[in-house]
Order: sequence, then C-alpha cells, then structure tokens
Amino acid sequence: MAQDAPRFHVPAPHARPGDTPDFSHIEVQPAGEAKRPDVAVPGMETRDLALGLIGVLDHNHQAVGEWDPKLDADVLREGLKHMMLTRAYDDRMLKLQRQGKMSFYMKSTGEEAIAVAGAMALDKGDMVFPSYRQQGMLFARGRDIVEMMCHCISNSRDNLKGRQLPVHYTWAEGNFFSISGNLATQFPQAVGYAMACRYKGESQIAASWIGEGSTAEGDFHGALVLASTYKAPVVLNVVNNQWAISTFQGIAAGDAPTFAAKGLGYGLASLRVDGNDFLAVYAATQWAAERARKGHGATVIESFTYRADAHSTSDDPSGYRPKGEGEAWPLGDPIARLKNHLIGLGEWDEERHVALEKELNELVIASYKEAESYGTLHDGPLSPVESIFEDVYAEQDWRLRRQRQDLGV
Ligand SMILES: Cc1ncc(C[n+]2csc(CCOP(=O)(O)OP(=O)(O)O)c2C)c(N)n1
Repeated sequence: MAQDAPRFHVPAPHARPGDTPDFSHIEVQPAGEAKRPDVAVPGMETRDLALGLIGVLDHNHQAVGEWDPKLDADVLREGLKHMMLTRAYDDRMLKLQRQGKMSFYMKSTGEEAIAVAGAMALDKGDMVFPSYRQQGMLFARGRDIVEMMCHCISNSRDNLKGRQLPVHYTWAEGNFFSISGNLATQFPQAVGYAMACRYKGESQIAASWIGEGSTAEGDFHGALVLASTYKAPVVLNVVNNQWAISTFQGIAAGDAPTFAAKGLGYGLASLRVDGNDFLAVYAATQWAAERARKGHGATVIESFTYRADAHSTSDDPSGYRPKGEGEAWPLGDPIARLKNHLIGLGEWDEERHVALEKELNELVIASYKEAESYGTLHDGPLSPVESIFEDVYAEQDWRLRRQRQDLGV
C-alpha cells in the first residue's frame, strides 16, 4: 500500500477519560434567535432550524423570542414538578437496584425536560412510542407510581407479569406504547399508527422518541421514508444525548452536521432544539403536533442534550468519557433552568422548591413500600409460573399446552 494512501477513517470524541471535558466545538445559537415559521411551511424551508438551535430560556433565565410558548405559571410549575418527580424516582430506583431489590435500571438524568415537555405539549389521546429513557412521560400522563415500581421489581402486580426487563413499561390506558428492547423499532410503528389515524379520519397523532445512536438503525430511515411519502401525522424525536452507551454521537452522525439535518433529506420539516430548555421543547413539540394535526405531515425534532448519568446500572462511564463532562455541558440542567425561570417570574422560591423536593422523595419512598406489599423480587409473590405460557398467541396452541403440562403447572 502506498505510504500516502488515505487511512481508514474512525471518528473520535473530543475528550477521553483523564482529559479535561471539551465542548468548545459546540456552537450554541443564542436563545430567541430562531424564527418560528407557520406550521404549513414546506419541509425544505426549515433548513436553518435543522442546522441551528431553537432556544427560549436565555442566560438570565428569561423567555425570549418567537418560540416562547407563553405558558401560564401553573403549567410551568406542573412541568417542574413532573421533572423533579422523575429525578427523585430515578435516584431512588438506582439505590434500590444497588441494594439488589431490582435486577436492572436506567436513569434519565438531564433529559427530564424532553420527556415531560414532550408529553405535556401533546394531547393525552395522542399515542406515544417512547424509548426506555422517557419515564418522565408516565408521570406527566398520570401513571400510578406504585404500578411502575411493581413492574420494575417484577412482583405479583407487575402488569407485564414479569416477562420484561425493568423499565420496559407498558400502559395501554395512557396511550403509552409497549417499550421494546430492540432499538428504533418503535419509529416505523409510530408512523404506521399515525397513518392509520389519518386513514380512519381520526384526529389523534403519534409521536416517537429514539436516541441518536439508534438513528443508525435501518428502522430510522424506513420510518422517515414512510412518514414523508404519506404525510403521516407523527412527531419523530431524536434525543441526542451525545452517547450511545460508550459510543460518542459522531459515530451515528457520520458527516451530517446535525441529526435534525437528516430529516431534510426526506423533505420533512426538521427542528433542532435545546433539550435542556423546557420551554423550547414544549414549543417545538406543540408546533410539530399542530403541523401534523392540520395535515402538513411529519416533523423530525432533534433534542440536543447530554446523558448526565451512566447508560444503565450495568455501565460505568468513567471507562470512556472524562469525569465532570456533564457539569461542563454548555446547556446546563433542565430542572435548574426552569426553576430559575419561575423564580425570576416571582412564581417560585427556594423554600417551595426544597419543600417540593422533600414531598416528592417521601412520595417515592412510600410508593416503594406499598409496591413491596405486592411482592419482592427475591421472596415473591411473583406472577404464577403458568402465566409464562399465556399471551404467546391469542389462544394457547397444543404445543404450549404440552410444554405447560411437561412443567407440571
Ligand atoms: C437492535 C439493538 N441493537 C443493540 C442494542 C443494545 N443497546 C441497548 S441501548 C444501546 C445504545 C443506544 O443509544 P442511543 O440510541 O443513543 O440511546 P440512549 O441510550 O443514549 O438513550 C445499545 C447499543 C439493542 N438493544 N438493540
């Protein structure tokens, strides 16, 4: 091989363990600068929005610019509460996993605004197809915490009867689609659901969330083709938290300037939004939902954020990224930012914040106590053994009956 032959190219992150965190390459378009076009805008005309960054909360925690959704203080406080509950829940569940009370857990620390604002900006009748990191949606939609915990400890009250890994929630009554471990499969399913809504003349829409790493799956691209061709009423969210386990976002991005930019290639309206800005996520989702409901088609939204904690309880990020990278993230913490905004409006204060934190922690502890009254992972009671043969098909066939008899249950 010639000495000057081009080398095989493998992108690398800006910093590794032992390095100083470095986000100097990230350009942050100032809050309030992005234009907010009419929801009927042709997809290709959203180019600047796909390459820029929609932000509402500025450095002084004030809401600025055309994307300000101008929400009532009550709605903002509700959003803050759901985000704080999500964090309290995550922190407690991690502890419980470390104590061996649960086999596995995944936190969403730093990404609470994406789930909570996303859910609050949609109608409760809209169908959501989340990944495993949008538990905040369950709180925003009013899911019972005890039920969530019973699923995670797989006890007798687990609505999934112990068949799924923890955090793979299912809640049909809340229009929360069953979470699957297979990355990105929910994206085309959400598009198909949205197509069915339109075909039947119903007004609901669908929305889905995948991580930036998951956009490398074929299902991401299939979903965008279908959504574009049939103008499906769907909101397709890419949560770019910079990391797919130990793999930095540049591996899935390729040479594309942003993940939102990928939507443009399919002719879809594409927005890139500050994922740690509750107001910006709310406004972008509201825009995309209105566009979908009015028949102008799908929107791709990249939420730009940072996965502040480990990928899961089976992961140790110190092996692949510098310590303190989360604190160096230029877009801050979503809870702190909304809190400061509310304080600036005179609609919140430190005492109320501390009191709410305490109340939510107590709620989570009491909920876990109640969940354990329906059984623990180690001592049961769990779902009956024979239930492992149920729901494989709508009706049990002779083979399953035989296997069940062989097991003597
Ligand atoms: C089809 C498939 N491939 C690989 C995995 C293993 N896996 C689970 S999570 C994950 C990383 C996903 O990263 P990303 O999409 O960025 O989402 P994040 O975890 O950062 O929220 C991988 C590779 C899987 N579950 N499914």
